[in-house]
Amino acid sequence: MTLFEKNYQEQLDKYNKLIELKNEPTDFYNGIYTKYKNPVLTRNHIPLFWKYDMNPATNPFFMERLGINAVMNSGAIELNGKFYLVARVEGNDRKSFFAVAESDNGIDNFKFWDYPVVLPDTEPDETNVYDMRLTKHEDGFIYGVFCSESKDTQSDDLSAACAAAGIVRTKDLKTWERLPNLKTVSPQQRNVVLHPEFVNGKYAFYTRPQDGFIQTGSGGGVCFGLADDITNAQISEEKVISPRRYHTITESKNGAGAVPIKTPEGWIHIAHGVRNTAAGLRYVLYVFATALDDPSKLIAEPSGVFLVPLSEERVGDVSNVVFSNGAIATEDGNVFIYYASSDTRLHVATTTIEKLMDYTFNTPSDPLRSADCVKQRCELIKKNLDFLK
Ligand code: M1P
Repeated sequence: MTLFEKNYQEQLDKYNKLIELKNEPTDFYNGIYTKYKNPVLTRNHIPLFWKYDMNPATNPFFMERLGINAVMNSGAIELNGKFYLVARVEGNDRKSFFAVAESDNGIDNFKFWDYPVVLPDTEPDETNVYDMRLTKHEDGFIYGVFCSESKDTQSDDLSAACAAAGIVRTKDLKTWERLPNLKTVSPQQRNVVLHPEFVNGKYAFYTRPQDGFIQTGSGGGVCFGLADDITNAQISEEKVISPRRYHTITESKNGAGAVPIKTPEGWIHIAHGVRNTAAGLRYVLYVFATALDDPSKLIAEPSGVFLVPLSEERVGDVSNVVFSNGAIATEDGNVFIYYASSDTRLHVATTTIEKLMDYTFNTPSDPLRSADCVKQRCELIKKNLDFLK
C-alpha cells in the first residue's frame, strides 16, 4: 500500500464513521429544550474531495490542498420531509461560502451535497458572504438573506469593512437567482431576516441597523421594515421591535436569528444578544415574540438567556459565542434549533411548539434592576414554599 493509499483510506474511514454516527441527548436539563452530544456539522463533515487532490500522481502525500477551517451558522429548512441546512463554510483562506447538507431526521447523519452553492457573482466589491437565513415565503420562493461583506474603501483602516444584506431566491436549493442587495437608510446591515408572510401586501424584513462593521452604535436593536418590491428591496423606515438595553444580555448589540416561528399566540423569534466582558464579547441566544396581526409589535420577552455556550461549546475560533440563524418547526409540532458554538461547529437542540410557547409566554420578563430581580425571585420562592407545605 502506498503512503497515499494508506492516508486516504484512514481519512475516508474517519469521514464515513462520522457521517454515520448516531446522535443522542446530553444530560443537560432546563425543561425547555434538549441538547445533543455531537455537533451536527463540523469541518470534518466536509467531503474529502473538497479538500484533497485525489490523484496520487499530483498529491503523493495525500495532503490537503484547500482546507476547511470551520462549519457554522446555518440557515435551515424542511422540504418534503427532509432537513436541509445551508451552512456557512469557512475555508482556510478565511472566506466563507454556502453549502447544503441534508439529513432524514434533523439530528444526525447530515451529509453535504457534492458541490457547494454557487451564487451568481453580481456584486463585484463583495469579498465575503455568510449567515444565510432561509425563508419559505408565501409568494412561492425560498429566499436566502445573508451578509454581503465588502471592503470599506472610504477608510484608511485596512480591516474596515461594510456589511449589507444580500438576497437570493430558489425553489430547490440548487438554482439560485441573485437579487439586488437590500437598501436601507442605516449605513450597514447584518442579521437581516425575511418574514415568511406578506404584511400589508409588502415584504417584511427584520433588520439590525449598525453604524460600523462591528459596533452597532446608534442602531437601537432588532428592527422591522417593509419593502414594496423584493426584486429591488428598499426599506425607508426601520422600527425597533427588540431593543438593546442597558445591563442586559443585549447591551452591546442583538440581532434576529432564525426566521420567526408562527404559533397560535404569536411569532416566536430566536435571536442573539451580545454583551461585553473583560474576556471580550459574549454571544447568547434569547427569545421574543411579536403579534400575529402585527409582527412589528413586541408581545413577550422572557427574561435573560435562552441558550448559552457551555463546556466545549465555549471554545473555538471566536470563543464564548452561540449563534443561530436557522430553526425548523415540523408539522407535528417539533422544533429543531440549529446553533453554532464559538464560530467553529454547528449543534442542534430540540423542543416542541408547545414548550416554546410555554417558555415564551409564561416566563417573566427582566425587571432590569437587581432589587426588582431579587423581589421577582423571592415571589417565586414564597409561592413554591407555600405550595410545598
Ligand atoms: O463572531 C460572532 C458572530 O458575529 C457576528 O454577529 P453580529 O453581527 O451580531 O456581531 C456575525 O458575523 C456572526 O457570523 C458571528 O457568528
